Amino acid sequence: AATLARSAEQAAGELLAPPAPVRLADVVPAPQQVEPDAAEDWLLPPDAVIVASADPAALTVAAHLAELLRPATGYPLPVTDTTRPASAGGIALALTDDDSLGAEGYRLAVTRAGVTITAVTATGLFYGAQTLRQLLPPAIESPVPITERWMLPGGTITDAPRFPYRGAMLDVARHFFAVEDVLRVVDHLARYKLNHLHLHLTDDQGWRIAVDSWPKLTTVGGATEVGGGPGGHYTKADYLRIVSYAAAHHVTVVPEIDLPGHTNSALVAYPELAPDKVAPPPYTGTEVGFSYVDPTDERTYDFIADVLGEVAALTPGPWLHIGGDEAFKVKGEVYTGFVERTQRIVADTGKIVVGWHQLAPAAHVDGRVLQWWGTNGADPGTLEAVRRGARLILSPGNHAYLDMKYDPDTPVGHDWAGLIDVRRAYDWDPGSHVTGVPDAAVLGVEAPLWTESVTSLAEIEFMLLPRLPAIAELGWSSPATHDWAGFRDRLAGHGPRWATAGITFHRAPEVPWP
Ligand code: TNX
Repeated sequence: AATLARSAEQAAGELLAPPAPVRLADVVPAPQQVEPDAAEDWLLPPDAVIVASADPAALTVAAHLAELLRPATGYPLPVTDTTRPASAGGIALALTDDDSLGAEGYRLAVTRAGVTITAVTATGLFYGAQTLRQLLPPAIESPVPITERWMLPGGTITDAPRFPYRGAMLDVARHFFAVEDVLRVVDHLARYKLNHLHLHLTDDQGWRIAVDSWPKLTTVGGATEVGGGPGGHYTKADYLRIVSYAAAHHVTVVPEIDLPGHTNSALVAYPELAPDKVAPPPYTGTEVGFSYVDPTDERTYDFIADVLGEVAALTPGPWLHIGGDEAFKVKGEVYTGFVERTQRIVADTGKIVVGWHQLAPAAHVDGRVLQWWGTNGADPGTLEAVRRGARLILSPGNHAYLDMKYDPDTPVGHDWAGLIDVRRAYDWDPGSHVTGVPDAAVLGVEAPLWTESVTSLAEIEFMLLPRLPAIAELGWSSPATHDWAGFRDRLAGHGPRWATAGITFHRAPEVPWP
């Protein structure tokens, strides 16, 4: 009789239960295919188990998911592999050889029996886990246990990215940021399925990465920043910590050594690299285009080979970014000759050249990628470089630059490329943005944050959120899902998540925050 009474109570409870608070389609970036089924809503039970394929990378994702869900739920969420029988219902992370999902895709199915995430790679499972996190109520972001019905909306999501390169850039040269701050930025990338972190490691105001063969780059060149603060630099151990934390979040670090311009900090440390062999004064202002390493001195190329060699050796990802922007004093053939030689040095390290689109006139090298930061959507030189085989990362200054102000009252940031509110960050198409460049030549998108006026993690987050999710959606979601009104409404649900997690963001007036 007791059993009967309990099941009647249970049935009544199910009839009265409110629907899951988040809808299956309320995901950023928008998934490829969403098939809701309210009859399959599932309540995460306190004794849920996370089961993963018996594969180290899949188990690592399972452990990551458990760490995301434990603080707010207070549930133990033990992780086990499929070789051990799981008694309780729960969350399954299953590797499959169903190629139709692609290298980064996943399928997430919520039924009354639990959740199953299926993918070809651990990266796909990781993205499925990020989606799962967004389908739980916003209180899931709480760092301390909360009493909540941890209800998931029933149905199936099948998802895969549009572009393979989806990134953000952090300028750690104008202002230096501690390793912990960079790790928080990696967290924000991972949430929105961004898979590249470009670190702008060197500029006029500071050199931020240790190079054993040229030690004064950091001891002298790293001791300054915009506004006269103390600067700082990453030891090799610091950099490796960033790289491995990023890898654990399925993010590839792209290191940038900006050449031949933006090099005042290197010239202060090593005057032999300067065109007149005289050390310039340290620079803590915000002008650009005045400094350059001597392109006519062999010693400069020794320096470049040493620096790029050491940075490449520390970097597991395939890319090495050599800047190339705003070298106003190195012109014409001298500039292209310098770039071509530097590109060969990169190739010798085994890495692939990435550079700002000013590299375009230099000869093509295998795999070369140009990062477009123009504001007018057209450039014959870039188009010609694409014809010769270059691919593009799209970072149009007037849509993707996270250092532009949202509106005239934004307390930090610039406006040289215009004001960028959330709609402007969202309303463009990377596949057709640069006149004449076909979708197939676009590797992806990246949102750069320059930090002349950004001095703290809170200010970084304020400039990132909510624009970073807009750029993430352009990189991930199919153009068929592109819709400002829909994006705005989905994005609105993330405000309470950030607030609960203690993340700073801009309460953009065009987003209907709850
Ligand atoms: C231009 S964009 C730069 C940076 C500045 C930025 C400020 C680019 C490749 N170079 O040196 O920090 O503008 O918005």
